[in-house]
Amino acid sequence: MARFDKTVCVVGLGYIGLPTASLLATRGYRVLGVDNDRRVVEAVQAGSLHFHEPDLDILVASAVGSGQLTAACEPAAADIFIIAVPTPFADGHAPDMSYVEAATRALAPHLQPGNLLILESTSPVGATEQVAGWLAQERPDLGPDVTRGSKRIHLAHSPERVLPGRVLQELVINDRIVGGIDPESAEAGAEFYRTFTAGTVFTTKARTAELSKLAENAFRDVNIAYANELSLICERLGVNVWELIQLANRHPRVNILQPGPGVGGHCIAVDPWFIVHSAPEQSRLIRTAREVNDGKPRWVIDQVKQAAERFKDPVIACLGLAFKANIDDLRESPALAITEALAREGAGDILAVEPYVRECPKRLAGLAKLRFAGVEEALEKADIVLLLVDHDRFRTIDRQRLARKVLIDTRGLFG
Ligand code: SAJ
Repeated sequence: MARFDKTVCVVGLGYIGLPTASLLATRGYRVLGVDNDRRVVEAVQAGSLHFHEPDLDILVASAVGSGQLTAACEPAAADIFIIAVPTPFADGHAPDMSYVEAATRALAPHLQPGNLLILESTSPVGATEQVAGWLAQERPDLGPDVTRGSKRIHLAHSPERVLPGRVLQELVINDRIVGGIDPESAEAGAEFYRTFTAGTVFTTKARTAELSKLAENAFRDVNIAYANELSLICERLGVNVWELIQLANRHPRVNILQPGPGVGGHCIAVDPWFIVHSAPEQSRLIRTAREVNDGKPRWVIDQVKQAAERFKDPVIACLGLAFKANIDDLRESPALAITEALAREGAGDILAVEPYVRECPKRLAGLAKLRFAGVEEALEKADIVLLLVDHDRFRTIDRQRLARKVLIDTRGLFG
């Protein structure tokens, strides 16, 4: 294996930072992973994981075991810095750049002329320029503009595009966009990614790279909104939406996505707002799609409550809490929100089932009339079965066991 005589400091050891740091370490870079949460740092130092992602445990253990990956709470000098911290939204759907700002200011004292700094966090348009501004404040010794002059650093945005559940494959095979604050920065970034990416690396301006990532996720959001809207129309008109979509998709140029209980995760439910926030008058379709998808959980809750009226003391099994199939990620999960609302609104006795999580999520713990249960118990006791996530584990459920129950299948798992 090629060994790279370079050090990389990855700030943020979450869903993107940790896989990236581990991959780089197993490709021969010396990597320091940085996180301000001491428990995360300790877990990584022990070669273990603080979240589930297929095969990542093996990669982390191997990276740490070889000594190529170490972890700490503070950054240190390196040749290449990667920022992979969250960018949630604040009030009014404005992007919250405080984590990126804190990461930038924390690594600034360690920067040396010639270093490459890459922002991987999903960011609003103009974020990379903002990073340059923070660096200039922290390091006036590098000149009034840290991306120019003899002491310059190279600064680029390269948005991560990996799909949770397939992170390790997609980190390597996906094409990559590197948007530089100037052409030299784009090229320096591209050269780095080409050392471990099998996909094609494209260079562009930082602003184009920023908007490209947001546009990709908004594209998916708009298309899921179309499917979700169809599900409402079908319910109204007495048509099976799953059959409808299957048939419509036989058209050579039609590919309708799948309706669900709403759109979750930290990306698709968030990123389109960054576009809406920066160009509100021009983003009518993107905003409406967000509203359609955000409205779907309430529609599901109302359907369940309506069904529950038929029973004296209804027992409702909520199958799945994660934001999508076969992962343990509960961030922005409509399944979790629906389950919580059903309990809070007194729809019945709720049995919350999530095979990917060992104990009752904090948000649900302590709610009256809600218990965390196994799938077998839930199926045995429920009057109403609400299928919220299409985990493989639920696909094997014997249909006979649902025969005398009310089934509300938000994912079309049972047709
Ligand atoms: N969903 C549907 N119907 C569908 C597809 C998805 O309801 O037909 C729902 C899922 O259940 C989930 C949500 O949408 O709640 C998002 O899931 P996803 O699988 O579409 O996407 P994420 O959030 O896991 O990952 C996305 C990906 N972006 C695109 O596919 C354009 C990934 O490539 C990005 O890297 C990631 O966002 C990110 O980090 O931004």
